[in-house]
Amino acid sequence: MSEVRIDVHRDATEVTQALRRDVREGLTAEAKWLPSKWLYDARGSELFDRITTVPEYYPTRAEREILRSAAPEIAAVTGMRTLVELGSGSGEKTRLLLDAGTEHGGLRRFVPLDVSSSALSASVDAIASEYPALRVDGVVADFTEPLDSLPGTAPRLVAFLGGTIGNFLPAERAKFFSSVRSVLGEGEWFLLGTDLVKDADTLVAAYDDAEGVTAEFNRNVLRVLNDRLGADFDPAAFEHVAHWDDRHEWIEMRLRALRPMTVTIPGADLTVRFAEGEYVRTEISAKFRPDAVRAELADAGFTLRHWWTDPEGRFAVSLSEA
Ligand code: AVJ
Repeated sequence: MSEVRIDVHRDATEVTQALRRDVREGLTAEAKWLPSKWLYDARGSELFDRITTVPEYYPTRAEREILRSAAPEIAAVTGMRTLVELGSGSGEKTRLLLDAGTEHGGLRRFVPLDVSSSALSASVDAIASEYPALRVDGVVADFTEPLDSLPGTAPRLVAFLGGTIGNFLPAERAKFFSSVRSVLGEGEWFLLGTDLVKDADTLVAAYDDAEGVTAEFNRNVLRVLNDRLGADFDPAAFEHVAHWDDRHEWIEMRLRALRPMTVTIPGADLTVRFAEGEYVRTEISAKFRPDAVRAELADAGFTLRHWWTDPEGRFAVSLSEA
């Protein structure tokens, strides 16, 4: 079995403190909101996995198709010795990159980074036993915070897949790209998955599937607040809304209060009132145009070298050089 290590940058108390701060800020704002990262406890991650299998949610399948054909070229072009994956890190897409990297010969080390230590240790164990020649170093950290440094021998490839970049507001996105660039040396690589702008019907359906899995995923953030902060939300009293914002070109997930409510959140020392029909924004998922991706990466000091899309042109994976 390969060498395995997990480096903990954040323990459970720090995570709860961060949640408490976010809840106090977001739920006392004029227009209520919660950061989307809090959707992903164990149950939320499971619900997201189910979302990736509903017929309407195309991004996961489209990106997998791209990587299935592009992974060998990615390994050859980058000559990566270390693969750093921001978020998840045990899925089929990761394996496509690991297979290409190890078959090509250069890949020695895999560094999955995730906020969830349970998700991380599961993926670290699975990958380590399947790839005995790889050194696997998990890092528990929040990639929405600036990265300080990343382990591994150059050239490293930092992969940020799934279209999760769309969950950042434009200003956060710029900071994030610069942060990734600042931990890489010249000649190292950044692989980015971006969902593309398309017709509103397709987009709204992807975030409001007929089976209601996305609706349960969205309401799960209230269960997270109940579990971690002792709140008394009734998730059934909130309706799932997926709204396409034409001006910003992003999907906004919201929870809409079906009746007036007063909710207590002891762990955040907070009582929150909801009017009937009031919204809480729980996620934005921005969709991209090719020129904007290239320009934003260039602003952060990256040069876009390759751009792949699925045959239907729904999703793009780009490879940029630091
Ligand atoms: C996992 C962040 C890429 O924004 O499409 C899926 C999350 N939200 N359905 C996305 C999500 C609603 C997803 N990401």
